[in-house]
Amino acid sequence: MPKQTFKQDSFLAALTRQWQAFGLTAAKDMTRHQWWHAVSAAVAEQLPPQPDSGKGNAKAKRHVNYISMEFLVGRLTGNNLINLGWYDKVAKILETFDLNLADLLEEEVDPALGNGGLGRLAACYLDSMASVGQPAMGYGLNYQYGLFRQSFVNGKQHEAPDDWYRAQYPWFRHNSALAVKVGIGGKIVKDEDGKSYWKPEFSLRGEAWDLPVIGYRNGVSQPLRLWEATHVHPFDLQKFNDGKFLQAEQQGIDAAKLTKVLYPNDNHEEGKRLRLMQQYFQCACSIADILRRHHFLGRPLRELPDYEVIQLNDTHPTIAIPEMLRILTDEHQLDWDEAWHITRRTFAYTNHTLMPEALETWDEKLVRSLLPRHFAIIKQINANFKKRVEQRWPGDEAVWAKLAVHYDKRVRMANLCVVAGFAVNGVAVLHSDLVIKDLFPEYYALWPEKFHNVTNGITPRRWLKQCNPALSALIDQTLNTEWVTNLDALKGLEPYVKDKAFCKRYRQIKHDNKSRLAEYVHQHLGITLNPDAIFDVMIKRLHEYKRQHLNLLHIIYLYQQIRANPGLDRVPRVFLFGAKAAPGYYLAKNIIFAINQVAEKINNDPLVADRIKVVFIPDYRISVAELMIPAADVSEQISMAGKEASGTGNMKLALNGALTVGTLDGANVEIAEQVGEENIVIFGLTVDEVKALQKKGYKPKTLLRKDKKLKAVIDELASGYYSNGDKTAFAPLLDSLLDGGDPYLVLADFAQYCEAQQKIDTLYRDREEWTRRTLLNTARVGMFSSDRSIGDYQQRIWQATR
Ligand code: GL9
Repeated sequence: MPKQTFKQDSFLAALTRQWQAFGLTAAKDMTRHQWWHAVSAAVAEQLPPQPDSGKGNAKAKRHVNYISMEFLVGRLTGNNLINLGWYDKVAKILETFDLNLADLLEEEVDPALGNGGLGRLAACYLDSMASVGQPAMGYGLNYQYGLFRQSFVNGKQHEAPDDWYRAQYPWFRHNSALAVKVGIGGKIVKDEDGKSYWKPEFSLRGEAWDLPVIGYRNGVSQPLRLWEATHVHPFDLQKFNDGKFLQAEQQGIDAAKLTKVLYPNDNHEEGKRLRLMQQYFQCACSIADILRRHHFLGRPLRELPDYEVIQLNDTHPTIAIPEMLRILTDEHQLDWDEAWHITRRTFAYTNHTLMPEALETWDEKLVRSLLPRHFAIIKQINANFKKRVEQRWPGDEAVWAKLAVHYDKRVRMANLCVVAGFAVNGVAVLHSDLVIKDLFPEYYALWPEKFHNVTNGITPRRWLKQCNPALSALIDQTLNTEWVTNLDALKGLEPYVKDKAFCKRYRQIKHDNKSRLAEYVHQHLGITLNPDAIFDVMIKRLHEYKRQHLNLLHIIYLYQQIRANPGLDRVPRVFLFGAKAAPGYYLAKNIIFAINQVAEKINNDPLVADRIKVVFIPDYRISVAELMIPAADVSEQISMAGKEASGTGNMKLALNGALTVGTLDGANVEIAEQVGEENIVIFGLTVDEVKALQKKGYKPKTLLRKDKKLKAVIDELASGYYSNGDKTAFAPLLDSLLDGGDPYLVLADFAQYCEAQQKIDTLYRDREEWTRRTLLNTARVGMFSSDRSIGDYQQRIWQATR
């Protein structure tokens, strides 16, 4: 496709229409927010039409349908301008109005339609698919409220709704012709021919709202289609005529509720009715849309898998599988075998976690009451599969108890994905190994060919080019190649570790990025940071397995050292946190409270004299990440080995020149391989050591008795010293640490973690050596580009023979 050219005249004309629509008489009368809106809408108008038909796909290259409950896209205007190649042109035009484009971009409220890594990964993959020319659509939900806004009230997390004003969002295109009717509830009835069919109790309408996903300077724009639930009619006329007014309107109210809010959980499932309704609604709309396109192009149903692949982002959209079977059998009258043959070659599943509490299962009563026909289909799949298991493991009830799709009155979504899909993949080498060894060993024995690894990746467009313009410019000047679409080209920076002038500029850029973050912190929190200190960054959802509390214990340890020895020579360090805790996750919220209380104490202790600062930046989100990542010296990746499936923040931070302190978990393992062991600080128990310790019996209290430093830290936290004398303030946190049942073995890694941190302190003193190591991180993490991940998906999964 040709590169999209920017037409200044039409842009200015569109801008004029915008301020006129605001009822103003001149451009200069617009507020800053109106300017942001006007510029975005004017750019959106000039986008190439988005090919809805999927014509671009051919048998040689299947069209990808990426279904995900979450797309954490982040602000779009700046990113779209960069990908279009129009940023400088628009900035120039705005200068004639005395406006700074970068300032205007700050007006955009982040579309926060995701919780964290899983949703952000989906957004990176859409960017890469558009950029590498993989025809694709994203399918998700158009939530009225994204992930909650976080503030701290007396150190405690407070949640507020995140109204992102979707109705006014300038990047949406509404396509009313694509609306879909979705049934829910009801029962299975028989028609005159004795064939049973589903008679839903009521119907909803799914309306399609498209966001453009713009390829990097290649003229491609593909839709991310987000479904909004509305009522089929303003109200049920029949009921209205019967005088049952309120009841009639009720339908409309329920519909609007469905896509009102994103469930705020991380690695945790809530078996709620509304959640299952969301899942089904999304899948029904998306499957209908995929089949509509397929028919529109005149392609026979049985050839569906030749043209389309449906990638399930975790198990959340699994109900799409029985929905496909239902449509093929009930609406298109295919027999079961044919429908099954089509379905099982169409779906592929990505597993994002091994955490048992995140593996979805649904109560059969709930499934039956909301989706009676789908439940019958699931039972059919289960019965057929049982024969297969019986052949392989005759009479082995224990194996069946593990592998069944429907068992013990529950429907297990991950099992359904493996049984009904043609591919299963984990998201990092270590994780994919554990998927086979610990989660699905029997499935692997049945179908080894289904199992793959695709290590996660991040888009270099947003996570270097956009968020770190100074470093990007330096790389542009240094390498004469387009690294933005070929991140491996960063290897070309390696020789520059010997170039003093280059290293000085690289170091200066980091310093400037730190000053930029310090300014933000000063403005928003009133805390002054010293940009010469080590900026030590831990940004991710708050979860016990990620072990923000291990970081906290070390901070307290340092603080005690300084108090014991006021002349202690430590490089000043700023510990920065960004994290939201799920509103119902009590312990995670207690950890936030503890960090904030410790921060308060340390930041106000004159004895510390700026050697330690602790800052918890509230309302961590994509736009804040874009500020923190380029400013980081140290990247904290300290999850218990075996628990973080991959991580992607680890990749973003290394790319932007931070040194990782991390365990051998998730993608840290591959990062270590890439950057070399001297350029990363690895510590802590390995997966095997974790398993061995758990087998032997983990005894935190014994550790405490043996390690005086650790004991002093724990005692102080329990003493009321950080909580105005309240000795119970951190009881949930302390109980979890000291209980032998702590599944995340926090105290077991404490000693090694302190050593790792000491090593960072020592390394940082030699500024040139530090620069060398961080530069080698930037130069060597090219493989973590999501363009490479998409290439792997194409090769191993989407285009593989079927
Ligand atoms: C996650 C894993 O925990 C991460 O390790 C992984 O990098 C991402 C993307 O593959 O997926 N799975 C998961 O449920 N979340 C992840 O981040 N949680 C959220 O998205 C909140």
